[in-house]
Amino acid sequence: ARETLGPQAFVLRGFALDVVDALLPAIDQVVEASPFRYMVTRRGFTMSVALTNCGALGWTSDRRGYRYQPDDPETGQPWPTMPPVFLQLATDAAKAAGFAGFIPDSCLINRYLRGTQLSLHQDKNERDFSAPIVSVSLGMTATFLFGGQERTDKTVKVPLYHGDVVVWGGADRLRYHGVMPLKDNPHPQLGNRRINFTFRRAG
Ligand code: MD5
Ligand code: FE
Repeated sequence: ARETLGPQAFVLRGFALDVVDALLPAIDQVVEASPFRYMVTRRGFTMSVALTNCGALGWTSDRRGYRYQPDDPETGQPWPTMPPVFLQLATDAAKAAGFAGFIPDSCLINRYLRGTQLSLHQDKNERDFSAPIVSVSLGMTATFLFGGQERTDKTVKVPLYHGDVVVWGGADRLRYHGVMPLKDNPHPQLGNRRINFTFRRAG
């Protein structure tokens, strides 16, 4: 079941469900080496999303701004390598949405708890906007806000459930988006959290 959000944006409902049992231990392994942490924005606000990364490049933020870097600033070590099950899921999902040949070099793992939100923004720290972004949702349901090319364009609300995968590329790559404050509605397998991971070609 492929739902259309835009000319080149698709929701693949339940696409990750049959690999969840392999994804969870892989996430634990990443988090053991590079734990979830709360980063500070350039303006000095602490984000309500906790995050970590795996792959060659990881997204970071501090008072100097947003960027991708090869090392975890907390550990001083390279980010953990991308687990094969992650990479396979990302390339399969991209292909199903019409982006064959997508090879991500970065996976940002976001953790949402009750009340966590992500305000409207564009993803534009990547070097090349021709590659899509693949986003996997696990755990508690989130309400995703999908806007347009301008911050003031109207947004539509899209529920994202456990196992859903969304792929954005091409004309839809730079659309504004965000996540509404998460409601506390525990998930049978993941409990009071939502884990989202996004695969990108950053470098
Ligand atoms: C999330 N994360 O649910 C979302 C999913 C982020 C972020 O937004 O930056 O970590 S990724 C959503 C996304 C990516 C690229 C383009 C668009 C949405 N879009 O055009 O709507 O934690
Ligand atoms: Fe984003």
